[in-house]
Amino acid sequence: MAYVTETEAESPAESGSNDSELDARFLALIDADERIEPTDWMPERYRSTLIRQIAQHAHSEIIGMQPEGAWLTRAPSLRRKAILTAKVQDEAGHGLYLYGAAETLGIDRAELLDRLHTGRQKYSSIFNYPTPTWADIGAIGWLVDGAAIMNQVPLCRCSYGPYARAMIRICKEESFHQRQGFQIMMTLAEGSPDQHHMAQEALNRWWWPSIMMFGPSDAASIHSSQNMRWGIKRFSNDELRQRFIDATVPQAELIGLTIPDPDLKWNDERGSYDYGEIDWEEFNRVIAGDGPCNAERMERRVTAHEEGSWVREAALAHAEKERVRREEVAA
Ligand code: FAQ
Repeated sequence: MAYVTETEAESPAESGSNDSELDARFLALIDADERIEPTDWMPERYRSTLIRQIAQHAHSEIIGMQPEGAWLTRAPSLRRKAILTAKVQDEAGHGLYLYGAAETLGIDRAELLDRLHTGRQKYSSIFNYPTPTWADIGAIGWLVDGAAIMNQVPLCRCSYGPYARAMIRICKEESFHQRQGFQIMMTLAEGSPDQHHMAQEALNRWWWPSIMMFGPSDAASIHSSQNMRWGIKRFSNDELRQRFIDATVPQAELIGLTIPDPDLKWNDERGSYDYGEIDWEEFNRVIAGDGPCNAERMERRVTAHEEGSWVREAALAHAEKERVRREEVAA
């Protein structure tokens, strides 16, 4: 696919326009709720913020395979093992769609992975927490996938076409993931006192990191206002966090678990739950690389990448052989 690079598209000689006209046309498409496609002109900051966000999202999907992958050999039944294997494979697929969507912005996947491996790009804070029990797998599906859906359903209407389209399939799969996680938690919560306790402990571990997943408070969010203007974000971090809390509290009540927040209280006037103070120091520490599992996650990722180099080399050699064969046939 040939990309129209920004320099080409911006060139007055080619477009017969100057930047402000191009910018006005771009904003008119956004205001009309049309999609921006890879060959459309776009401001460089729109392109770079999308590369940043989509790449961070893709990295999160593939690093997110690790905490659950750790339980593939220890799932409590064959059925649970088969379901978990399918879920972890789905996350790899999500990474694939998202790296593909990022590549339509004119950046190479190898470059994105290099940025991840050298710490120049982030992945979600949530995947730096450990999974010491089977109940943690339930908590990830219920809370982490639940939070991911809340954040990602609006991204299906994101202004950038390839990202929006990738999100449609991803959200359908996340919805299955969320239900399987809730079902694990429900089974444990209704089981023996020890199983119930295990589920409660996992909820205690994952609740606060899950609500941090939505990102910093609106007051501290540096990208929000521009990204909302550009139709990348449809709702702010705090709005989505509140929706997640309002949707999840009744689910915890239904299965007899307690959200670990003494300040959680229904507010009749707002029609929402009030909740306690988020530990932003912890959030900042985790995204700066100092969470409980950051080093372990990165080491595993870099090792997996290095160990997979023969697959990439074999795929390239095969593609080259095919190219030569096609040329011979055409000649
Ligand atoms: N972790 O100004 P904002 C999943 C960074 S996928 C780490 O508010 P923005 C599926 C942010 O990058 C989970 N960093 O930024 C699954 C920025 O830093 P930068 C991933 C974070 O972009 C389930 C700075 O803080 N989902 O779970 C985090 O407007 C189970 C300032 O923040 C997505 O990526 C964080 N939590 O809003 C897989 C969804 N939050 O880049 C396996 C798409 C913020 O300037 C198992 N992304 N930061 O250095 C988004 O919607 C947005 O990027 C936000 C952040 C909402 C995450």
